[in-house]
Amino acid sequence: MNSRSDIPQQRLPPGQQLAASGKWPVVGEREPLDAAGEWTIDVAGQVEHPQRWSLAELRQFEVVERVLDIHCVTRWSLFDVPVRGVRLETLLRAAEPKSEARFISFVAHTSRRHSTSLPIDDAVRLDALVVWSVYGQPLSVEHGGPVRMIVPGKYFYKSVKWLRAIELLAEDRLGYWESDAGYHNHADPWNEERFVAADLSRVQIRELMQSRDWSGRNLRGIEAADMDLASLAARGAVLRAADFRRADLRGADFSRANLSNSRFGGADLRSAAFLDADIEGCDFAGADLRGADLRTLSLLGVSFVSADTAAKLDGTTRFSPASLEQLADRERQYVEASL
Ligand SMILES: Nc1nc2c(c(=O)[nH]1)N[C@H]1C(S)=C(S)[C@@H](COP(=O)(O)O)O[C@H]1N2
Ligand SMILES: [Mo]
Repeated sequence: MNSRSDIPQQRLPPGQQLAASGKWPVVGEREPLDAAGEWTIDVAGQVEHPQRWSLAELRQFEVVERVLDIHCVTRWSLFDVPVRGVRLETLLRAAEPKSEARFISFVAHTSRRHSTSLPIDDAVRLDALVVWSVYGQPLSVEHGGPVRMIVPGKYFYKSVKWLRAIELLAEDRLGYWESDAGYHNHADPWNEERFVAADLSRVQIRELMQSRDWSGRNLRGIEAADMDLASLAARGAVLRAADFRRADLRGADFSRANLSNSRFGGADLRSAAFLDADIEGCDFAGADLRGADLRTLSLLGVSFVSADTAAKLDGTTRFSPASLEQLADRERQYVEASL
């Protein structure tokens, strides 16, 4: 892993930052349904020759090694991750997709049967891999061991952990994050295809701006830049990828809200509460966070500094000390120096 400041910017997709050096974050599910017994991988659906392989059989295919970059939608990236596995294309050759197969769904062996999908052409063009070894070690359980997908060139949510089945489909079937959480189905980090916004009418938006009670509502992607929202009540609201740039949010209550990837650049957040909120990937550069409460939450992918501005923090801004270790190096240094 790499945390130099002379990294060529064109290698880092827009809005991403390198994860704190030496740390590969765990995101989403943390374990498979049960890892006891023999692990198998099926290739099913629109194929001429359905398959079921054990891990030992999987290793009989041509094994490849790659060094890849990983980009998570919550804004952290890792460079130069060495992986070992089998190319998806090799496995598809054995199963022979039928001519009607156009999409491919990767299904995890977990309690929620987590899955994600791609057009087959994309998966093959990007040279998706079935991976069991990373950094020269067997893949650890929380990172998807014994075996996971890695789809280079897409946000990391297209890379399923604990791969159990590869299904070839004639029609697309949205994955877990793509259907419920509003993650973008195309997931191209170079185009910042992170989330799709909830469908709100202008009337609904006007009504929301007036009531200032957003508690528990699903308003992901809401555009509230420059709005006067002082004392906003947004406990438990789903506000992923919201735009709050320069908004007046003094005293707002975002406790337990999901704000991942929201933009707060230049916002007035004095005395705002974020207790137990999800703020992963949020941008606070230039925001005023004096008196704000940012305790008991994860700071993965959060930024307080940009090229030209920085958040206002002081001794009244509250953090849980342990969470500061999740920040990228430059961010942590800035925060620690400001408190
Ligand atoms: N089965 C399963 N696979 C998953 C997820 C999940 O919750 N369950 N989360 C996805 C997301 S959002 C990311 S960023 C990566 C995280 O992988 P990591 O925990 O190894 O960093 O796994 C992806 N694959
Ligand atoms: Mo993710």
